[in-house]
Amino acid sequence: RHVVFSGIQPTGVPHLGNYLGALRQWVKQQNEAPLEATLLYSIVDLHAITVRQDASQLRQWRKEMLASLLAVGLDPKRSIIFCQSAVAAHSELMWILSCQASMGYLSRMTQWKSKLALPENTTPLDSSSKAKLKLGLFSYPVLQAADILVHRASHVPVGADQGQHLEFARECANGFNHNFGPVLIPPETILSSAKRVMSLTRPHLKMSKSHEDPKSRILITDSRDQIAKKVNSALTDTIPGVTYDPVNRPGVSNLVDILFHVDESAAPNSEALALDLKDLSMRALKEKVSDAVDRQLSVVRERYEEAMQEGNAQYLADIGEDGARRASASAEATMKLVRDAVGF
Ligand code: AQP
Repeated sequence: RHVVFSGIQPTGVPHLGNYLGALRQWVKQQNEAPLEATLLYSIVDLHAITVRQDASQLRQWRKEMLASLLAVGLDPKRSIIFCQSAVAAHSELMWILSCQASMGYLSRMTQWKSKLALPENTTPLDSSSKAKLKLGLFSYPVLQAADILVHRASHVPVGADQGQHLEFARECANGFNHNFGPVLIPPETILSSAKRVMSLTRPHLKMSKSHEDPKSRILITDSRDQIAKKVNSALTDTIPGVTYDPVNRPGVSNLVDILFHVDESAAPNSEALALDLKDLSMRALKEKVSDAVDRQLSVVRERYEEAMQEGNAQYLADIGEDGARRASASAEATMKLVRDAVGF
């Protein structure tokens, strides 16, 4: 059984971190998985509402995400592309898993802990701020486990920040099987080599869609000019030359990492690439990074613009509907077994 599942939140146009850490891997899976493999890629809008969203903004972001997934090279004939909220079985399985999931395990999740304590997990929130935290944010990993397990996925390509959640999904599958018999499949994590692309302006944080500073991330739809402006304003340091030292030179090392991952054939790893570039000035390094990123993203940008043209609105809607239909069939096959095992 070879079933690939992964998801992305519709919380803005994807950035270079999403692309190198996840989306590029999704396309690779699509192109390299055996023909009999099923590939499911979800726009996880139920996850997106764990923080407050404006309805019309969310609708627009879902559309932009669908266009982005086509733009990076997903083929809707080969891959099932769908919105999570269109397949009710995700929520149904989540409830069943919630009745098994341990509060203790969930409260140890770093993503949850990072919302409890600011800035570096050292200053606990006061009790009134704690009371405002939402149940959905706490149980986010249970929904993520349901997303994967409801399709009995065998392979899940994600960025390194999701490793702990995948471990939890395996725990959910094993726990369910222990109680009800062998129905669910503990999935294998596929980590991309670009583990964590860091913010351009605050290179100790990961690049993120929702960070307030738009200069901190390169969007997959950015023009050549926008890419150059953002890379030029990336935070580096005044030490002459290029070295790879993520602890002492996080900004420079992030640029080297980006350059390496954009074209992994140019050097065996980031350390070796930095050695090749050791005499470059910061300006020259930034120019090299901008050029390489622009070269990688120019096709994506063109395909995105085309997909978002007014005349293609129906085409996008049809892809979403077809994806939801195929994903519902996949989920329903699992849910029959699950309901039966539970006693419904
Ligand atoms: N900086 C990153 N480097 C490598 N991989 C990354 N991913 C996210 N950021 C990086 C991977 O992208 C996939 C989709 O992520 P998501 O949208 O589900 O949520 P996220 O991880 O929370 O991503 P963002 O961009 O930071 O979104 P917001 O700001 O909305 O929370 C995942 O596989 C993730 O590992």
